[in-house]
Amino acid sequence: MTEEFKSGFVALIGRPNVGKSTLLNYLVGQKVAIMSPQPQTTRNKISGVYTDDHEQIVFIDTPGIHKPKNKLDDFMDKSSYSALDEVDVVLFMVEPEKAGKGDHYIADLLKKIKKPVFLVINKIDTIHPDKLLEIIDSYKELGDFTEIVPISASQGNNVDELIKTITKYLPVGPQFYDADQITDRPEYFIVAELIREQVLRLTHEEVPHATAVVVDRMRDHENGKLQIEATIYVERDGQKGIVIGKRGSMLKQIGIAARKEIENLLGEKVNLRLWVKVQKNWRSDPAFLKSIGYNAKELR
Ligand SMILES: Nc1nc2c(ncn2[C@@H]2O[C@H](COP(=O)(O)OP(=O)(O)OP(=O)(O)O)[C@@H](O)[C@H]2O)c(=O)[nH]1
Ligand SMILES: [Mg+2]
Repeated sequence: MTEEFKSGFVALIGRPNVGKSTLLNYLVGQKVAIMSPQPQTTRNKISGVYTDDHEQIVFIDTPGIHKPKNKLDDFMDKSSYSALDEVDVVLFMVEPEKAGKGDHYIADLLKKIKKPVFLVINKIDTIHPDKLLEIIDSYKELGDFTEIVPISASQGNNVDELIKTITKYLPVGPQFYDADQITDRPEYFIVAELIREQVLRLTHEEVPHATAVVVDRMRDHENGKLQIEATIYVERDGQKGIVIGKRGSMLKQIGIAARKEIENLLGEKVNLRLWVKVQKNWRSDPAFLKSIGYNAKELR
């Protein structure tokens, strides 16, 4: 008897910073979602496609669910909730510590979902193995999870086991994407995100959260290099000063680091030009949010 091909969709849900994007990137073997030690790094749903001989799993990375403070936060939470409707399995990712308030909130939300929900305890490389049982017990109070899988997304520990376990719950189905397609997001989206990732890495306090990046041009080649122009939006003049830095030093650093990442992604040489603009309180401005792709109405 030949084994039938399986396929399905899996959502990565959890508090900010638990390692959802790190797991997505590990699964597809390339950086399609940016990662950072700052909470609220991911702002949109991003799919990552895992394909092997037996199955195709489309993982959907989502923004960390948190208390909304502005319209951007609303959009981020709505994006995460909307992913729950689209999938066959939900991975509820948590830190390797006792359940916190944010976890309780998400667990209550997931109780309403009539689908397999796995508790995925990430970052187990940071704890002593003896601690694991205690942590698992603390989460058992939060609900009945279909499976409980401890992993390390950054080191890949037990990720194979996670995939095997997911497969048990997937229906027989077609291959939705070519085996070499790893995301549904267009290249210009990932390019903008790679620039934002460097802003997250190199600036602090309120600047990372107040930053948005838009790619304005990415098509023409000059001297064999792809020409990319992008705008970094911030909310206030002071933030603009920080992103530009003394005699442009910060913007230069952001540009050099982002260019390397972009060249890595695209596999070609790039000439990256960056602008910084102030868009007052853009995180509360529905028209601007829509114009840069944070549009709640477009969420499925
Ligand atoms: N030690 C350790 N660190 C990890 C692991 N997975 C992720 N991290 C770190 O945790 C931080 C957050 O990772 P992200 O993947 O950006 O987390 P996220 O859940 O996508 O965060 P948001 O997009 O803000 O919701 C980063 O500094 C990662 O390097 C892990 O398995 N072990
Ligand atoms: Mg993320």
